[in-house]
Amino acid sequence: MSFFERSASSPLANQLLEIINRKQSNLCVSVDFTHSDTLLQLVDAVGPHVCMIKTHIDIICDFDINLVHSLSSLSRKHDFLIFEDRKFADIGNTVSLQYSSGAHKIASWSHLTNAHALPGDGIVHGLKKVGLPLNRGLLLLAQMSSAGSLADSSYTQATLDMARRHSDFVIGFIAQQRLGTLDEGFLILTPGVGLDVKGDGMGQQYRTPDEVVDAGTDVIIVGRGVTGNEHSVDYIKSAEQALRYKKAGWDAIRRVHHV
Ligand code: 5FU
Repeated sequence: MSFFERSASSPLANQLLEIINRKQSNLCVSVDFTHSDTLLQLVDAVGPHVCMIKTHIDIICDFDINLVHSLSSLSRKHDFLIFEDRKFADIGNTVSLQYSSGAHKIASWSHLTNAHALPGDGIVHGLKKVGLPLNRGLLLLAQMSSAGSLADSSYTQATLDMARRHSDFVIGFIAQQRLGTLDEGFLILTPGVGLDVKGDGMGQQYRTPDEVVDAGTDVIIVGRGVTGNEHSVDYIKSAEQALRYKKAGWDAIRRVHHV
């Protein structure tokens, strides 16, 4: 089954595959900025080149709900999905409140979010109760890119099994390699992608787009390799880097999937 022909597990996952095909981009840019204005300007600069923007909304110093309204407008303008990298990790009742409420109201604007499998199936039940009626999707963290991660192969396998029990809401994984078969329809999103450096001195480990797509990745997640540092942000350079990673990711997809 080719990358273009496969059918994902839900309407949202299919929407993502359609965006990837339409824009010829499997690039998700992680914008780990702390101020609303730089975040929005960066997203506007790289938006034409990405299928997805990843946020950490809890690092924003001047958060205001208008920020997510602006982000949603940019997602429509540039045709990308929004992924809030919240990494939920609590019992079902608590995560359902964290997902729906608080200052950030993540479920109201983020197409995708993610969760650790560690607490057991209740975490998916809690998030699904809120997210499914809104046509949201969940990624389970099956592996991490950081050195010394405790997610060994049995943990990763148990995470895959959990996803299979909830394939109406879980659309894929944060992982470093393909999990399950292509026809199961789970999407693999991989952080820890960089072309120029191998690490960040704080445990992050980078592989190239070629390496991760060879391992079975669908979407490459790139942060600082595209955005640089917020304090010396250069929007033109970030747009150029986004194009560079978009091309590297897409060339790898075409090579591996023979398209
Ligand atoms: F689940 C994970 C993971 O295993 N590794 C990660 O790096 C998430 N991340 C996120 O991807 C991390 O929180 C950053 O937001 C982003 C990577 O940023 P970088 O600047 O490309 O290192």
